[in-house]
Amino acid sequence: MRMLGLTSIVLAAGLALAAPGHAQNTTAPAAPAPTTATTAPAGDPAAAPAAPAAKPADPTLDAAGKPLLRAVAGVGQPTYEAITLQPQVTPNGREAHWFHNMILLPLITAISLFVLALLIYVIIRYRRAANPTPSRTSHNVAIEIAWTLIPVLILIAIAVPSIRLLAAQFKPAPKDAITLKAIGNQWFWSYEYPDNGGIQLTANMLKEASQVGKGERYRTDADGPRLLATDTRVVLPVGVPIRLITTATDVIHSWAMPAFWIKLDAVPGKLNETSFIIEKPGLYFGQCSELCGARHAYMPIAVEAVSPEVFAQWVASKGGTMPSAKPAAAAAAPAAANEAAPAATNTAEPAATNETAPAANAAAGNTTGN
Ligand SMILES: [Cu+2]
Repeated sequence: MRMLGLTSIVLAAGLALAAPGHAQNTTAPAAPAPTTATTAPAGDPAAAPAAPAAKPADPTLDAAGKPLLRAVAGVGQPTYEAITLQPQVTPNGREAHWFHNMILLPLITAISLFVLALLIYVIIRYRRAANPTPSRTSHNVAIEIAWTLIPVLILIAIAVPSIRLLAAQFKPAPKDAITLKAIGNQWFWSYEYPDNGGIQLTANMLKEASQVGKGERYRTDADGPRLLATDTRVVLPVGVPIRLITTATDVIHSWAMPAFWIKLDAVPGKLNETSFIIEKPGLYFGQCSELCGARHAYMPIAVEAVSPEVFAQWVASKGGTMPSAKPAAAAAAPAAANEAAPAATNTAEPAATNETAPAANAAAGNTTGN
């Protein structure tokens, strides 16, 4: 009895001492928001190694977690009742716009008017009343050569800039390009930045105020137009070559961004690639452009193009790295770099990804909560 009593007292004391510590361990990591990571490790040695130095704030968001860059009418989005292409902000887009405005449209208009004029002339001049005995001409060598040769010359004149543009659109990105991998899902886009420590994003369409529950985030005009605004924007640097890789998890989608002159199918089990350079900072909107199911119309794309410096800050805020910041790893295996790169990516990146993903999700949750 006496021994038992003593043991139970010791046990009780042990439990009493351990309980607050244990409680601290369980509540501490959950309570602080990821942005205030510095407060977490204060009295908790166990949490210290898990929480690295505080990540810099996301330069694209304000203190409340709302995007700083507002959508601007007429830039990177459709304009009501407009009939021409959106203003282009990539070299290929500018060339395509020029090709369309300066060559194709004038040519199509001239040919259509010429044919219409010929038809009207024939209808009036050779109607039965004006021309009772029709000509029996069956051959005219000069005219036959002309109507064969002139269309051929026109087609050649179109083919030269056309093939040049086609080739430019599939020119492989240079080595220093930033890679954006866009993955189509029914029905949202997810993104990876394999060159930047495997940052992962998920972008869903923002619903209208009338469609959301209390406290849920909804679209405002600052986010972008209806059906085009997303809860998470793709951030890309201006003036830097971007390598776009698309794929899909379920059915065929298409990553289309009119202001970039980009429309690239995202096919399950396949990687499609193209490259582009964004020339102007701004907010640009696109949509999935392959009929992919019931909610095909509700998987928009929003790209925020920022200066390379802001992009580097954004990458750091997501826990990623800039390719130039890790030359040691790349220099370690110079000979086998090309061979080893895919393997290294496969093994090393999920670890980094796992670490950043919950933080990003938590941040997104915060944004939604606010
Ligand atoms: Cu789709």
